[in-house]
Amino acid sequence: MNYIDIKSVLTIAGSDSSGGAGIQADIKTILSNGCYAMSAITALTAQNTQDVRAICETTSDFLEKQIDAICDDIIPDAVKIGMVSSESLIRVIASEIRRYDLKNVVVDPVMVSTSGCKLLSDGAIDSLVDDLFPLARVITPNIPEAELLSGEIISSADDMERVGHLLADRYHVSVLMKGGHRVCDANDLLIDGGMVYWFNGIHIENDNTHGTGCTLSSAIASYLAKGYSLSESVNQAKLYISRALFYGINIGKGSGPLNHGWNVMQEEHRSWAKPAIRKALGLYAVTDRSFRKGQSLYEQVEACLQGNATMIQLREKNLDTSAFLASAREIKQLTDMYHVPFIINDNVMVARLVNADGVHIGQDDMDIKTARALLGEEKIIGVSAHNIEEALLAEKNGADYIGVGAVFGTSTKSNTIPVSYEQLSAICNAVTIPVVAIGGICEDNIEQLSGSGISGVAVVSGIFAAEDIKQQTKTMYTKVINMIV
Ligand code: 3NM
Repeated sequence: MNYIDIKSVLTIAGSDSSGGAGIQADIKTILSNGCYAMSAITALTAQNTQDVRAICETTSDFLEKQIDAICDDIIPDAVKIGMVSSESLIRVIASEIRRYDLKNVVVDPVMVSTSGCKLLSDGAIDSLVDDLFPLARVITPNIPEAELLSGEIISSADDMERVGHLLADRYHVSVLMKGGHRVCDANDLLIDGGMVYWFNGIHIENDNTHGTGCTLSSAIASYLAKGYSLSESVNQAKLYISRALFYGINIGKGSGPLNHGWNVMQEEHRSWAKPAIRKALGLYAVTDRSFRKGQSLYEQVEACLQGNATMIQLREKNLDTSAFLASAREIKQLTDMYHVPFIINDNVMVARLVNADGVHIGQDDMDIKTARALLGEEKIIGVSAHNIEEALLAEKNGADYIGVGAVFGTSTKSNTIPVSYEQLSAICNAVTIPVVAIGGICEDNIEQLSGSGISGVAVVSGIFAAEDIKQQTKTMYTKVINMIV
């Protein structure tokens, strides 16, 4: 039997009977992020999405027995510590961490309730900071908790940095201070070894936020267990939580849980290996909602998928981020259904959040290496180029395909640079990655590109301005497929 190698994460926290926070959120998070979850329970709660009805704290003796039983058998690769309400429990945890020399300890100092109520006695706070913080790889206070720990008021990004340094110095620990509570919403700050890292997120409209703190800290622990650096663990954990919010569910009558299993519910992960991209470029439909105002973009894209478009790019030039996100999410459902790659124009943050297959970036947009760092190796990055130099540089920097245009006159985009057939062929010869032609391509001129070495054509008006998008796509598809070897 060939067993799969897996890292383990221990969560020490309270049980949430309704499953959205505490131990239950941690276990779902740890599993979703590819680790094996174990738990030592500090308290049982009787709660749901509306209120906490009763709490039954574990005795310190029994907590110790749980951790001993685990660590005598399996030493966790990371530990997440959540709600621990009494001094004696905190002491037991600290002594167990020392005894088994546990590493990658993430402490979420659950001290203040959402309503602003202090949840720990002063003795328990002292024990938390004196006994537990020195053993932590990172602590993850939110703004009210950071205020309570520092005795300072935080009302700006500068305050977050100042207090972050203060806490890191005072407790000799790395600090992830979570934005929100009206300060730097969705932007979190990490102070690690004197370095400052900001993680800027997109604010997602979703009232179901029960368990976000637990989820973030256990996701960080999962990535630490897998050997990621702290800053990369935070980066991955934030991405996971953003998607769990974005692909939200609506369970319960109060502030409901996140969708911890968003990735389980999506189609099995597809990775478009490099040869597959070459094939997928064939007839690359690039959206423009201005042509057919009577029809929703969803209907237009569905029609072109029914007409055999091989790849879709969502190009939204006039939408704010939240409308762009909504549009991307809708179109992604379609591309998943039709099994074609889904590319976002320009906006790497949107691509990341909706788990698109990649982005297309222009010469003046984000640089390729930054996009690659944000998206990871498996995603597709397409880059616009107008000459051999730009194409070679894009290939060198890690582009997966090149978009070359404008090969014909176009009124869809202003200030395009004309590219001749000879230049197009020269670019195709110069690079090893696939090339797709763009600009003014329609049914009547598509065959003029034959023999240039392109792997496909990217078309906007030639598809989306047509009366019958499905039929038009079919016609163009047939011509492209016959032209491309
Ligand atoms: N990029 P249509 S031309 C998005 O030259 C885009 O890089 C171009 O639209 C470039 O198919 C273009 O309607 C617009 O001509 C293409």
